[in-house]
Amino acid sequence: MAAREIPTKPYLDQKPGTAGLRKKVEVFQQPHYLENFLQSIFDCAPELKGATLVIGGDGRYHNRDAIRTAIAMASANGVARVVVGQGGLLSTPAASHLIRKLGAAGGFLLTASHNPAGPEGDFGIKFNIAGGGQAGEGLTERIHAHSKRITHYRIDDDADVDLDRRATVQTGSMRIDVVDGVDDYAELMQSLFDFDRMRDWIRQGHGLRFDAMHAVTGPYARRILVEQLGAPAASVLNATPLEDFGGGHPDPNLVYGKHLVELAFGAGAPELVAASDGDGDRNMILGREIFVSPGDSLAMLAAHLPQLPGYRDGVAGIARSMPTSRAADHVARALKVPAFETPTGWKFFCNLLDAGQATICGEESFGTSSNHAREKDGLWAVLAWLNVLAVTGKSIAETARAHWQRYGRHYYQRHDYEGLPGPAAEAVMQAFAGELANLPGQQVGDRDVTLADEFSYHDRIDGSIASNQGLRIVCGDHARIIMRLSGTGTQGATLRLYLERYEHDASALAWRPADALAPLAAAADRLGRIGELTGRRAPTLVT
Ligand code: VG1
Ligand code: CO
Repeated sequence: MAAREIPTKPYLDQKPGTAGLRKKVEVFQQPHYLENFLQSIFDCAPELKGATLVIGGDGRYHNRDAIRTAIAMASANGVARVVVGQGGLLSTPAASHLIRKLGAAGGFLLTASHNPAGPEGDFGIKFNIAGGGQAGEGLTERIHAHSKRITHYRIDDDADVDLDRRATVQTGSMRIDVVDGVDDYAELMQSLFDFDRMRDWIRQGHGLRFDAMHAVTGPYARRILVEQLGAPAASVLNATPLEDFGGGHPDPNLVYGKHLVELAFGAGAPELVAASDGDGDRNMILGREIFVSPGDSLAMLAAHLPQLPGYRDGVAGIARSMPTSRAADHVARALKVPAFETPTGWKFFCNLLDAGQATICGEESFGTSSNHAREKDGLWAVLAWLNVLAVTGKSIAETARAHWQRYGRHYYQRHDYEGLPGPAAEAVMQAFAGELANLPGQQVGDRDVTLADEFSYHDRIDGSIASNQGLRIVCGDHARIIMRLSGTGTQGATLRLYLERYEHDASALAWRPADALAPLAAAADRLGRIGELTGRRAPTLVT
């Protein structure tokens, strides 16, 4: 048809990070920038030819333009069918599910997650493969290498569609389905959870509040929580997706979700207060006067999972990223199932999920999900908690206290030093790394260091090895200090410091995390010379 070959010159900065390629919008708006990257994907993933491709994004600025380009390029590259969410919207977990359900060869997920949106904000793209998970390290590296020598891309300007109207249209040899992005996802949730009991729990007057932060989860939450579970409409806050996310920062944590913390700790607080991020894969869980840390949430959900309909067969294994607190490992031990430790980034869970070795996975960065998808899933975690509350009749605080009494408590914090000059961040990593060899046998924060190394991961399923995955100091079961550089930022470098301390004595279960972790924070600062090398007296973000 009208497919054209356009000559282009490579950009040399198209290296994806922890979760896809993320850059400032203005970078993506450079001539041929997006086209180059997409063509690199088409060239490195020939299985897309003649197959189905899912496309959708978190609704941020530039989403629609990018989707139209992607559709026009899909047609020119021989894709047989494109399935795109109405309005260009698909949450990350919904897109993952759609790829799986349709047997698609892959998907383009247009998102920079929780990073601010708008003309001055960020944009991003992830390529997910058949099965619904993010492209692995090998393919990602091939795409990046290809982008550095690309000379042409293919585009078919006739392949266009009205994104706002659900319909099937044929353009040339490609079929385009514009579908409701919520339908399939909502159906999946109904197959996993006990909607009747959840409805009863809400009808009994238990309150809940979910903040969609003007990002992609609004329509999902409205459909499931309000229309299907009968929660009052006011239960879903900021439910309309906006191109600039309302000027906000849809990163559900103690800082950007401070208003939710105040709600949960205030008078007349709802039973469950929750939020998700820009693309719907993160979650924050609060109960009356309690914040559930992501590591605890993973552990507590894992412990209750067999009580939920979709998981009656039990838990095959529990996986967490290395910096995530080891609370879930204790549950795995009690359930007599394996506990897996992977590098940061959801893609590392996918082989375990595909192999049926893990049922639930989690990251400290407010990510939790199960084998129902190959991405983390914010709303899934909220519904899982809702189902647990409805089944047990306990409050979140009671659930947490009972959990800590049985398993002990992992105090946990992440300290982020954002927007550092690259060399300063590298210097801290080097200083910290330089100390590691001497540490075993010495004490850190009153505890004996049992291991100090750089984490690398051997994937037993595909045999791959991922090295350089963070520096860690381990004091047996008692404590850990971990340091790594972020792979999702778009400005300068972000140093992440993760602190974990485990206590199981009944008298040590109700401390303030900041107090419990202060000695470890001081030790980390001393070992990495953070203050001295960055000039920062404190982290920019503590979650
Ligand atoms: C961060 C988190 C990581 C998460 C990733 C993508 O990566 O630490 O746990 O998987 O973001 O999440 P990094 O490299 O910046 O630490 V999302 O919701 O931003 O797609
Ligand atoms: Co996200």
